[in-house]
Amino acid sequence: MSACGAAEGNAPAGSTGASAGGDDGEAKSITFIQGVAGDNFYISMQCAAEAAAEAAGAELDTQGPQKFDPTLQTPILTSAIAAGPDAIMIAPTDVTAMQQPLQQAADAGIKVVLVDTTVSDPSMAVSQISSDNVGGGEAAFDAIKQLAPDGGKVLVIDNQPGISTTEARTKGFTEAAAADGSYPSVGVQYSKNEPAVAAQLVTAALAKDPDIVGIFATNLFSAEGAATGVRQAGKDGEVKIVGFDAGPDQVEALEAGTVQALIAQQPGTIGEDGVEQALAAIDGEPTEAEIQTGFTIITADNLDSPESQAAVYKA
Ligand code: T6T
Repeated sequence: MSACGAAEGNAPAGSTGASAGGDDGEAKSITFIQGVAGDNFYISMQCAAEAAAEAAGAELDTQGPQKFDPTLQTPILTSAIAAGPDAIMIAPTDVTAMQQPLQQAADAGIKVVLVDTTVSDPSMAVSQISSDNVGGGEAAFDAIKQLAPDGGKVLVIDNQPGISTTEARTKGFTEAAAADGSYPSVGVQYSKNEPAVAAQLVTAALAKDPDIVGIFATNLFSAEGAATGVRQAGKDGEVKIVGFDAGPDQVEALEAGTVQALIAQQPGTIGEDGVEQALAAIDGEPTEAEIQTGFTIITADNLDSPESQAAVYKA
């Protein structure tokens, strides 16, 4: 069943979908492959993409690996290529490992749209749509600066190397911190998208450097774990956490005061734009090579504003 409550299509087992194309076999078909299943960011993207496809009379089905891992995403992509949709909209899980499988999709005549993440050479794609991730990392540093104005050590909890989005966020944050000079970095550590690993890394880092003043967690699961780690170290509120993404759990952490700022992306807009670009490519119309979407910075002070509420991801 779709996470979004949208109309169900003829989706294969293990996938969810929206279909509005009728049964004449002529509806345009798009397969959306998430970076990982069960992630509120990709669920929000899926729901908006399903609605956009349905409005356009196209079919969209969604699939995703159980972990953010190219060895799990590749077989999903390979079987999608075999099924032969008109377009594949995908968040590739690694800049290198997903290169060749994506090329195979394009070589098979399937229009490829990259959403959120990208690969080293995205020339096989008709369009790519993502947040301003470097800018988001810089905004995260500004938020830490406001929360800890006297300066001090900062830590980055990243997902894993090879992911275009989180690497760009880390770059934006690290370069802004280095340029400022008052926030020495104790380094970048990798959670492998596991909250438990992120929690452990944060607890160990705080034991080693008890004077850390701020932590930037580059995505939803890293932020979830960082909040747990700070809580376990008994430093709730004392060590400031700025996390990328705004799922319901992150908002709860913000309300509880464990996390001080969230950088919410616009996964719905990315999904809608992805469908629009895919449909244009299928119709042989021009596409936009790159589309950049914005973000909203949510804090406890502005959480109740309509803008912040609209930016919270779907459960
Ligand atoms: O932050 C998003 C996404 O932009 C990133 O590429 C991977 O992690 C998330 O899905 C959040 O978990």
